[in-house]
Amino acid sequence: MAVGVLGDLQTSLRSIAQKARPQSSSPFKAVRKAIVADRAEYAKDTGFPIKPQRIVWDLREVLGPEDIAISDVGAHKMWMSRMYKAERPNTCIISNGFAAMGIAVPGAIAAKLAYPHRKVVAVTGDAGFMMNSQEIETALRMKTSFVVLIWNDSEYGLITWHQMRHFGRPSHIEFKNPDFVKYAESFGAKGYRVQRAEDLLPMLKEAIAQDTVVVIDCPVDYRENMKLTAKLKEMRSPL
Ligand SMILES: Cc1ncc(C[n+]2csc(CCOP(=O)(O)OP(=O)(O)O)c2C)c(N)n1
Repeated sequence: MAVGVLGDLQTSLRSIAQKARPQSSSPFKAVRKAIVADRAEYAKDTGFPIKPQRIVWDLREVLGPEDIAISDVGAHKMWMSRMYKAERPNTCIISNGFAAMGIAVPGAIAAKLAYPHRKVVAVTGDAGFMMNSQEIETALRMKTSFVVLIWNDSEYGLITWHQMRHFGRPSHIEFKNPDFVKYAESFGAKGYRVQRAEDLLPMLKEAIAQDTVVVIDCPVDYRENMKLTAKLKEMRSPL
């Protein structure tokens, strides 16, 4: 049954919350269970390039409950929104709706200006990063320190994912990146490159402790994308 509610948003939501009772059975329970299992299964995966699940896990490990992750737009956003366990409201900011790529670096500057005492990580694809990476200059000039975690696949990962789902093959999605470490250093920021799965956690820990902008070039294994599509199809069919 669908019911319309007309009223002040805050008052209406409060009243609904007071009346609402948890459902004993929900189709989302199975989805949640699968997400939790998936996250745990890959937490210590040593495959390289790194699986998206492990990147999200390691990021969650280093950030405190009040710290802020800003996601750009792309396949990485799908993994962040699916698996990043936000502990407090507004600690995982995701560009949805218009879904404009390039939000992560300027978003991190804004988050750091608003909350100077919290750690901030800009989570971004390589293409989205290259759309607004010049703002590293702004970040350093404004003395905002944060980490930029680039999920590097030298592709428009999400577009590849869509093309594979619809047409079974990708087209015109590859590109070449600059050397992100040298690129970061050319601004006066720091640059790290992940070369083994085990590197990421200590590298993230070191990076968020720095009082500057640190760019981490992290190769990602997006073969997991289509595996997730297949898994979701399997889960949907019995409903
Ligand atoms: C400004 C803008 N241009 C194009 C798009 C369409 N678009 C959505 S995701 C994507 C590819 C993102 O690639 P990348 O930043 O490398 O992230 P990945 O998907 O590889 O994680 C594109 C082109 C968009 N959302 N915003």
